[in-house]
This record gives sequence, structure tokens and C-alpha cells, in this order.
Amino acid sequence: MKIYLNGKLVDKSQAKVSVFDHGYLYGDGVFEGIRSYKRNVFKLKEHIDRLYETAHTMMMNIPLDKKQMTQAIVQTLKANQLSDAYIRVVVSRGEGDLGLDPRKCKGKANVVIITDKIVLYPKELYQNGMDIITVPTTRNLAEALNPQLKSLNYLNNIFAKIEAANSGYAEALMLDAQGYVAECTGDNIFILKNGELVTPPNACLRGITRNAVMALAKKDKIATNEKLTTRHEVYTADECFLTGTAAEIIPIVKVDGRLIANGKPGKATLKLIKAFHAITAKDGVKY
Ligand code: PXG
Repeated sequence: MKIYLNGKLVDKSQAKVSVFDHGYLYGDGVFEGIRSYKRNVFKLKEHIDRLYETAHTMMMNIPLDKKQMTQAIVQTLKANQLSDAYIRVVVSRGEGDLGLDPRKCKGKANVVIITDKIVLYPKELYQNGMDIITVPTTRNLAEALNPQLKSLNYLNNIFAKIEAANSGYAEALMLDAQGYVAECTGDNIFILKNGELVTPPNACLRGITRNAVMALAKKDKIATNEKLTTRHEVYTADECFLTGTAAEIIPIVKVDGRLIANGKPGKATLKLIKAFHAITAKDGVKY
């Protein structure tokens, strides 16, 4: 496996960065998780835009422009001869000293691109639907660490994942500090009620799969709405599913022990999954 590291393709065994990198010491960095389907990097422009937006807010300079980043991703995919892949782009602050001041990081940010595979949930969960649980850890406050930033600081989500796993669940439903539904640890949540597709606007990452699904729904004349959502509304939804680059679209059939409708993946959900898979190899950057 070849890894892109600061302009070079190196063997996995040689892909190393300093332990003084502030990405390692403090989680000071940004990342993206992207997928390619049949030699098409799905929504690559949107992923790159989000990466640079997070870096901008973090006042972190990415030593490549967006065009060079696109080329670096494509080059790594080609070097590994992957037609369907999971792509992880990581840009960390770079080597500094043992203090968190990023101005002390004199070197450049480290740019790493890994192209591999990812299996987030077992296949049968995509067919039968998944059972999730609300966890005690709430999603970060936007005033403290905005969930819209896809930074290397994922402890908030990791805590939630641990809490779900401790209770025997594959995924956690996270609420915001007010108790409204926010998202899951690496996925956005949708419910369908009386023909309207609803997803929370609060305390969540603006998922690229989330946006793609809303666009597909609009095309299919399904009303979409971003609004505050309570757990009661989730429990009493007609359908529920999660979206994410790694997860794609996965039906949810039970939440906190409450069956969603008849406990089977919903019709609209299955239709959206089909529509989604019809665009993944088309919409994006081909290589
Ligand atoms: N919310 C959070 C907190 C995420 O991290 C999403 C929503 C979905 O966004 P996209 O843009 O992918 O539709 C994410 C993305 C993993 C993993 O290993 C998770 C994500 C991406 C890549 C890998 O669990 N989450």
C-alpha cells in the first residue's frame, strides 16, 4: 500500500510523522473521509471545500491548493490501483514543541492521504436495519467546538461510541445540550413523518451525504425540512435512517427500545438508497 505523505508516495511502513506533530499531541488538524465508486471520487469538490473551510477557521495553512489536493488524491488512488475506495485525507498542524501554541509549529502542516477500504457496519444491518441507543454524552456546543468542524478532535464522538458499545449497540444517538436530537457519532440522522423528510439543523456536521440525500428527495418531490427534532419525534417516525460517507445510507428500525413503525426498513428509505447508489459513480471527479 502506498501512502501520500507531503508530496511523495511512500510505503505504508515509511509513512511516518513526528511525535511532536500537534495533530498527535493535541488533535490539532483536519480530516476528510471520502469514497470513490467505479473510479469516481464521489462529491470530491464538496469534501475538499469542507476540508479547507475547517482549516480556515482553525487558521491552518494547507500547503497545497485545492487543485493540487485533488491531483494528490487521484494520484494516490491510481498508485494503489483502487476503483472503489475509502479515502482519508489528514492535514495536521505540523511539528511543534510541547506547548499548544500553534505559532510554535515552525514546519509546514503534514499532509497524508490514505486510500483503503472501510466497513463500518455489518452487511445484514443494511438489509434488516439497525438498532441504536441515545447516550449520555451530548454533542459539543457550537460555542466551544463547533460540530461543523471536521477536526482531528473526535473525542466527543468517541465517548458516545464507547457508551453505545458498552450497552451492546453499534451506534449512538447524540443529543445537543438542550436535549434535541443532533446526530450519530459519524453519521447524520433523518426521519420521515407524513411524507416529510426531516433532519436536525443543530449540533451536527453538515454531512455531504446528508446534502446529497436531501437533493435526491427534492428531485423525487419529497418535502424536506431542517428542524429541531425531539426523541419522541424519532420514536414515532414512519421511517428513520442515517447518512455518512462511510455508512452511506443505513435504515434504523429501533431507537432506545422503541420500534420505528413496523420495525422494518421503510419504503422511502429503500428508494433513497437506490437513488443514492445510482449517483455515486457519476457525481464527482473521475480518474
Ligand atoms: N457527522 C459526523 C460527526 C461525521 O463525522 C458525518 C456526520 C457524515 O458526513 P458525510 O460528509 O460523510 O456525509 C460524519 C462523517 C468513521 C467515519 O470512521 C465517519 C465519518 C467519515 C469517515 C469515517 O466512522 N463521518
